[in-house]
Amino acid sequence: MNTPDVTGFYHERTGSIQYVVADLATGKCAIIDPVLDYDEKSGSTATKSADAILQHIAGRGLSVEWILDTHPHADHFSAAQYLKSKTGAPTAIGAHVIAVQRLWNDIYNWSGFACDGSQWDRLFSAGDSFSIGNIDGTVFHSPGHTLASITYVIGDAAFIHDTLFMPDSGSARADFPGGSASDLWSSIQEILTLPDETRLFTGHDYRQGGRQATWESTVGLQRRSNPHVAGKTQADFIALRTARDRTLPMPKLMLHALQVNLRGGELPPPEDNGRRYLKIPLNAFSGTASD
Ligand SMILES: N[C@@H](CCC(=O)N[C@@H](CS)C(=O)NCC(=O)O)C(=O)O
Ligand SMILES: [Fe+2]
Repeated sequence: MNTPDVTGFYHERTGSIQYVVADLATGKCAIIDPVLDYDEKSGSTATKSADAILQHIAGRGLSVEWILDTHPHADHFSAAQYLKSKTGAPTAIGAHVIAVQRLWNDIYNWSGFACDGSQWDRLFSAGDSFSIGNIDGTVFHSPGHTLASITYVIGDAAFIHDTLFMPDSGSARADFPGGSASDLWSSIQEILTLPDETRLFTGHDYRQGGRQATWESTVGLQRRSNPHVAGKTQADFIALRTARDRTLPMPKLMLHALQVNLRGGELPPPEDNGRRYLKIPLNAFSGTASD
C-alpha cells in the first residue's frame, strides 16, 4: 500500500497543523511538525498538544519511527525533543538548517552554539529517502519560506508545510531572513510536478473568511484554484508575494521560537541558577513600536 493514513491535529493558537502519518499495515508512523505549547505572557511551556498526539498514537497501537520537522518554525516551538524523550524516535529536519543556524547565531550572539545540525538525528537533503513501515518517503528541498524548508513526499501524500496553503489562502510568506519569493515559486512548481491526485497537507491554515480549519488539498486542486499559482507566471507570483509580505508584521513569537527551534526543540541551556531564559535581540528587525 502506498497510501499512508494521515491525521491532522490543528493547533488553534498558531493555526499550525501537526500530523501523524501511519502505515497501518505495519503499525509504524511518523509525527510531522509537532507543537510545544507556549504562553508568552507567563513564559510557560506545556505539552498538551504533544500529549494529544501521543494519546492518538497509543490508542491506535502505533510505534513512532520518525519525528520530522519541515522547517525551523518562526511562529511556535517544536515539540520534537519532548516527543523524542517520550518515544525514543529519531528527529530530522532539512540539511540547510545549518545555514539558518549560522544566520541566527549572529543575530542572537550565542556563545559556543554548534551551528552544525547536530541537534537532530538526521539531516535530509533533496532526493534522500526514508520509510515509514512499508511506505517509502522522499524529500524535496523547498526553500523560499525559509532556506531550510523541505517537503516530505510519503506514498501518495506530500507534506508541503509553508509553501502553498489551502487553495483559498494562497501561499506562505517569503520575507523571513533567508526567504525568497523566487525560490518559493520554484519550490511550489516542483511540488506541482507530482501527480494531480497527490494529497497535499499544508503546514498552516488561518481559517480564511472565518471558515472551519482545513488542511488537505490535491495537486490538481491547487493548480486549478489557488490564485497564487493558477494562471500565474513567476513574475506575477513574485510581485504579489512581495506586495503582501510588505504588509505582514513579524510573527508574534518569531524571536522566541527560533532560539528553541534551531536547537531542535530543546529550550536554551539553564543558567547557573538552574533556570532557562529566552533572549530577545533589540532593534534587529523593524516593526511598529507604536502598536
Ligand atoms: N499572525 C501570525 C503570523 C504567522 C506567520 O507569519 N505565518 C507564516 C508561516 S510561519 C505565514 O506564511 N503567514 C502568511 C500570512 O500570514 O499571510 C503570528 O504572529 O504568529
Ligand atoms: Fe513557517
